[in-house]
Amino acid sequence: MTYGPIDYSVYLVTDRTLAKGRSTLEIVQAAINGGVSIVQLREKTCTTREFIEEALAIKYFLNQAGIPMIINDRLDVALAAKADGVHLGQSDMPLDLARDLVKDSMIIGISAESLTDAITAEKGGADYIGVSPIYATPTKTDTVPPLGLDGLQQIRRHVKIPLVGIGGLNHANAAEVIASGADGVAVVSAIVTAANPREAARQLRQTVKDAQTK
Ligand code: TZP
Ligand code: MG
Repeated sequence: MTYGPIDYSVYLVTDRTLAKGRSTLEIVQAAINGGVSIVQLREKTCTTREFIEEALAIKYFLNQAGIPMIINDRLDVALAAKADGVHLGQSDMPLDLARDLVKDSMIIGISAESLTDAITAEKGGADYIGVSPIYATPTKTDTVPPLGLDGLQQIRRHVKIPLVGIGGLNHANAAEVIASGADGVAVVSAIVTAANPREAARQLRQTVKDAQTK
């Protein structure tokens, strides 16, 4: 990878359907101001063209703030918008094919739902792993049973690349996720549904920072 070290500590994953009428751009701007360190655009309901347009608009603000933009699922959208990276699940484009297409020009994150997934992703050259899900969450219900802190700790013992926990995380449980070996916490609803997304991001950032210095 040609990127410098990436700060995975507070990883916002967007969802326009949970934003209570606010645009994804608004949520991202507030989250940037609150201190998120990386943003993944996750759009399941819009057209490809809308997704690209949104990514281009949001990228402008993320670039200015020095925050990487990752695109969920869609390498075509990531390439078109010149995103910093793509995040692939176990049913998305295989890591080896994606890596062959982008070489070292893009961050590739992989969702791991088991220790085997995580080891395979590391061996295959993933830049980071999303450990999914840590806890059950209404935001995404087609998941494997929650891995919990035990599952996260087990993965941490076996892989060296950065780990980001996802699923049911918020400022109340972020510290235990960091203490279990995660480099960051990825959240959707904790920021996207918050009455004040900026404040939610700030609180999360503070909690993670405190946990990282323990
Ligand atoms: N992948 C695993 S759980 C999840 C995704 C995208 C959703 C997490 O949402 P929330 O609201 O932070 O629990
Ligand atoms: Mg996916």
